[in-house]
This record gives sequence, structure tokens and C-alpha cells, in this order.
Amino acid sequence: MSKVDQNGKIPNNVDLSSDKRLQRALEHWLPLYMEWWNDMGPVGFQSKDIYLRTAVSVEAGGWANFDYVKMPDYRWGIFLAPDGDSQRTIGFGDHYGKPTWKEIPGEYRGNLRRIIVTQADTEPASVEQQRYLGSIAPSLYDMRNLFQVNVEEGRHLWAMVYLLFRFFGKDGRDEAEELLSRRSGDEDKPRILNAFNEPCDHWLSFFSFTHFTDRDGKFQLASLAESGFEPLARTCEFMLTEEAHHLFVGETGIDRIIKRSAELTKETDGQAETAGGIPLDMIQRSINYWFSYSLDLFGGEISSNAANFFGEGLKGRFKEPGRYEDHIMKDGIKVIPIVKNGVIVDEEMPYRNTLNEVLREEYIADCERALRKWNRTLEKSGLDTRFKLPNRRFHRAQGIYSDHHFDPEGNLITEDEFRANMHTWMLNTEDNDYLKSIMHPVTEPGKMANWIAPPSRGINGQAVEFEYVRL
Ligand code: BYC
Ligand code: FE
Ligand code: FE
Repeated sequence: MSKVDQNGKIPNNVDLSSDKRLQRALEHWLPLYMEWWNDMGPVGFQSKDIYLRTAVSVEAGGWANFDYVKMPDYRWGIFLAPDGDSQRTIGFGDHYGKPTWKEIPGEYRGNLRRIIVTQADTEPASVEQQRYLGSIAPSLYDMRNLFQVNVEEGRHLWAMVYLLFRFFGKDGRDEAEELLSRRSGDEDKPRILNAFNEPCDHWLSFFSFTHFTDRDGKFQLASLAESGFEPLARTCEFMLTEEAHHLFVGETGIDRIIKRSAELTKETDGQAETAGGIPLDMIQRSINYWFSYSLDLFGGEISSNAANFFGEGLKGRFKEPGRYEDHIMKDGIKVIPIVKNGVIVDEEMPYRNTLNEVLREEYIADCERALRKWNRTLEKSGLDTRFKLPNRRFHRAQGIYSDHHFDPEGNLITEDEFRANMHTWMLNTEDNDYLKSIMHPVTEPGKMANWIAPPSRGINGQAVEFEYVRL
């Protein structure tokens, strides 16, 4: 494991200065990245001092430094988790127990390239989706968190681009260029995965996105952190340390909205809108919207890609070593409810082909845990309303349920029934217009917009009233 180099143009712990060709190639990409950041990154605030965390090491405890930074001066670095025991072995699939690969296994080059590019593409996409949110932030605390998430998603792009440059030669350089040329929501050159082309232009969507969509990131990165391709595993392992804050922002952001909405609901006899608040049913529609889009990110329920990625030792399961006994699963089966002749019937499938669903189930359980917390907030407020996650079949655009229509309980319904109810189930145009109409910037330190409760504490031991952004 080489030490952290903070002096070069690109901070890193991959001993970049000993590989001049690679170093030059990455330094060449840096201005292209900056051009993208200036064109497609956060609108406004680029010249402001923001109290940001920067990854400076990979040691647990002391890995981050907090200070005022202007976003374009952020030190986007390349960090891999320490190799610790240098004799790592592949933890699953057909190569179980063999030493991990430090270089690309030639026969899996194509699949690894595809996985890395898909992962990479989500990072700049999310920055693009969130670019207008700074100017309607509900507080300086929240504005700072938004920009923290944005610069770290930028660093996640660097993490993947390093792998592309280091291991994929010309193909990798071409892919890195493409990553800066696709655009979220663009008709001709959209981002790869569907949720990353959906608009995220107010803060209810921002918090829902960081809660539900960044959480897909947590589970995908955790699966890739098991990879037999060690540079990918260690890269993803370190990304997960940053990811925890993104999930915190989403989960507590929604909780703070719920708290405030419940107060306003009580004060106004159920008419939170008349007081400029966010009605509870609108929050439920945002949950339904972003949860269902995020479920799509796990891919099809029955997928030969997933089976291959696992068999080849490229992508494992969530917490593979501790959570499972059989790490090979060659002949296992898993029951998947499928639609046949207009009814849902259980069907047995080869286990490896169902691995996207296995990971999706871990994700759903984690979402259920957060939902219980939100419902405790409602309970404490004395209201009877409770939130629910829609059934996993509801509003799907990928996988075996995408050709059918389901209600939020998961019952098969007709397309007409779905269309007739869609606007009561999912964040709709009026909701979005209303949400945008109530979101005015609040820039006095410690003050919050009327539609959200203050956080229980500040960042890095600072007070909530701290000047997180110097305007
Ligand atoms: N949208 O065999 P199937 C994050 C495509 S988030 C559009 O079912 P597979 C972050 C699929 O590509 C984490 N297309 O799927 C969060 C395939 O296309 P082709 C991102 C989709 O391959 C917030 C076809 O459908 N990381 O980090 O088993 C902020 C059939 O696919 C979608 C990863 O995803 C979709 N939702 O699984 C910032 C990890 N789903 O080949 C960052 C790497 C599927 O027929 N990716 N398709 O043209 C993977 O492991 C897999 O590619 C997937 C898909 C799990 C995404
Ligand atoms: Fe990320
Ligand atoms: Fe994230």
C-alpha cells in the first residue's frame, strides 16, 4: 500500500507519480473534467467558501479534513481502501478461494468494463440532476450538504475513471470521454440508468433521491467491494465511507420534513398547504416515485448478466462473507412471483439468475427500517397517518413486472386503472409546481425554510447556526 500523495495535481494513494504515462493521461483528463464541472455542476456559488469535507487519507477515523473550500478548488483524489491482508482471496463464485486479481483477467474485461462504466455514469448524472438546487436551499446547513454530496459524487467519478485509465487502455480513455458527454435527461445522449434521467428540481426530490437512489449506490458498491478484481473492490470500499453521509442527508432530510409537515398539519386542521408546508400525502407520493425508480436500478429479477457477474467472481452479494454460508450457489433455486395468464404465480428459478432480486431484497429491508423511523416521528406528533413503501411490483420500468400494471399493494390492475390513479400515487406535475413555489432560499445562518424542521445537530461538531456557506 503506498502512502497518500497530496502534493501532485491529483491527490492519490495509488503511487501515481511512479507511472508517468498514467499520471499524464489523468492530468490531461483533469481540465476536461473541470470543463464539465463548470458547465454541468452546481449553478452559482462556485466562488463561495463552503465548509466541506475532503478525503485526505484512508485511515479509519482520520480520513477526512473539514475546511472552507471553493468548489472548483476541491481536491478530487483517487483513493483505494488499504489492502490490509495482501493475500486476499476471491470470496464467491466459480473461482472461490483463489487469489484475487490485481490486474484484469482478460476473459472478463468486457464485463468489468461494463460494470465500471455503469457505476461511473451515475456519479456525474446525479450532479447534473441536482445542479439548480443551491439557489432554493432551505438553509445554509442544507446548501452545504448538497454541495458536499455533489463534490463527492465528482470524486466517485474520478475513482472509476482511474480504473478505466489504469486497466482499459484506449477503450478506457474513450469511455472516460463518453462519461463527460452523456447528459442526464438528454434525448439523444441520456445517462445509462433510468432514475438518473429523472428531474430532481426541488428539495423533496433531492432528499428522496439521496435516501432512495444513493441507497442503491450503497448496495451496488457493497457488492462490488466483494469483487475478485481487487482494485475495483478496494475503490468501492472507500467510496462507501463517503456514501454514508449522502444517505444521512436523505434520511434525516425527509424526517425533518415529516416533523414540520406534521406540526403544520395539526395547526391547520389538515391543510398544511395553507401554511406553506408539504402535505403528508405529497411525501407519500415522493416515496412511491423515487422508491420505484430506484428499484429499477437493480436490473431484471431474472438476469443472466447477474448470474455471470457472480459466477465470474466480479460482483458478490451484500456482506457476502458474513451473511451467507454457501458462496458458490451453483445449483440453488429461488422462488420469484411471476405473471402468467393474468395471475401472479410463484416460479422456481436458478438462484444465480435471481441475484439482482437478492440484492433488491436487502435494499428493501433497509428502506423498511428507515420508514419505521419516519413513522415514529409521525407517531410522536400524535397524528394517525403512517407512510408505506409501495410493493416492489408497483410502477416498474425494468424486469419482469414492467410489462404489467400494479397498484401500490402489488395487485395486478389494468393500464386504464393505473392511468386513472397515477396522479394520486406518484409525485405529479401539480405537486412539483407547488413544491417549487414554496422553495425560497433561506440564507441567514441557523434559519430554516418554513416547510422543514431544523436538524438536531450541525456538521463536524459545529452548531446548526454555523456559517456553512459564506455568501
Ligand atoms: N435503467 O440483465 P438486466 C450510485 C439494462 S447507484 C436502464 O436485467 P443487469 C449512485 C441493462 O443494462 C449504483 N437500463 O440487468 C446513486 C441491460 O442492458 P443491455 C450504480 C437498465 O445487467 C446516487 C438490460 O437492461 N451502480 O452509485 O443484470 C447518486 C437488461 O438488464 C436498468 C451499478 O449499477 C435501468 N434501471 O443489471 C450517485 C453497479 N436496469 O445490456 C451515484 C453496476 C437494467 O441489454 N451495474 N438495465 O443493453 C450493474 O451491476 C448492472 O448493470 C445493473 C443492471 C444492476 C445496473
Ligand atoms: Fe457516488
Ligand atoms: Fe452518493
